[in-house]
Amino acid sequence: MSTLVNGKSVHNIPWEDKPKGWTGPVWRFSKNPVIGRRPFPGGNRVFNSAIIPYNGRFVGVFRADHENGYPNLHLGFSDDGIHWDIQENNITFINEDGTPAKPIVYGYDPRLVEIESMYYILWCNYFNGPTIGIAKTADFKTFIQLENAFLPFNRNGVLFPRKIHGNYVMLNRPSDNGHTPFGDIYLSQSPDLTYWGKHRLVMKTPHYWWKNTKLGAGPVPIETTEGWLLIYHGVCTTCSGFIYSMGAALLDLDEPWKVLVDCENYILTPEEPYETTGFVPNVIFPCATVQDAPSGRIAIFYGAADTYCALAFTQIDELIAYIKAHPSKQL
Ligand code: BMA
Repeated sequence: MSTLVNGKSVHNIPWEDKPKGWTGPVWRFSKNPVIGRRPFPGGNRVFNSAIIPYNGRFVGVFRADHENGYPNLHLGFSDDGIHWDIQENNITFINEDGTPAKPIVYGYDPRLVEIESMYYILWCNYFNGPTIGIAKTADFKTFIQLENAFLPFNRNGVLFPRKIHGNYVMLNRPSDNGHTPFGDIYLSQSPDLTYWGKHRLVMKTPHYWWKNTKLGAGPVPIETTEGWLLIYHGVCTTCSGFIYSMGAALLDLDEPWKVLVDCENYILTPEEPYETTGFVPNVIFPCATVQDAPSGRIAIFYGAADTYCALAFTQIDELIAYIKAHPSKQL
């Protein structure tokens, strides 16, 4: 039996049982999308966003694309993880010395993680092109921006929820300045969240057609007795563009750059109208999960078609059994 390690109880986790007749290990919320178009004035499209449980409620850092075309980061709160109150003004940061930080030019695809009672936001930050921005907050009122983690270009920075061998550990994906037509997942380590090194290659694009263009880490990896559960996006190229599906793998607990098993099947692929139709059709982009340790329930929060936020569900035992039953094979 697979168990969540260090998992907390989240009694109000969003949840729906698997619908009758659905055979996959991950199923959608029947009331998707949970965030529709224009959820607040000026926030034209809200998608690819991160949520975590916080003080008995949920807090989220949302990617909102504004009417000037640039995305920025907005804070939101919710009692149930489904109905969200998102702030109209984007998050502003201070520097570590307390002075106001330069406003960010753009910020997108945030991830949110708690490590040792501090909350960290990672996002794609403009630095003469995209790289990984990092900020910390203890209370979701004051946000301290740290140094960018890497040189451009990099995306999909995802911190593990605890230090490993004394270091912060971040998955990331070196890229280019455009709609990157390549991408493997790497891992970088840091003693202080400023200096990054000990880089390791984690996952290369495999031959499987649904993910042979690029891969990117999704939600914060989930620690289980079977390894770190990594949910990621896998991308293929068709004659009409990229298609983003959701995949899953298990990484070694001690040396998380080692893939124990990568599932050969996607666990969710664009099918519903809110995934196949929108600003960018056929995109499923998971950025966060919420898990309840006693029940093994996992809620997956994902962006749909670069337009909406949606929820899907799985059960830890079922998903890990599925991954193990469908391992990627070498050609
Ligand atoms: C990636 C990022 C994501 C987006 C995806 C599909 O390069 O920009 O934010 O969801 O493309 O458009």
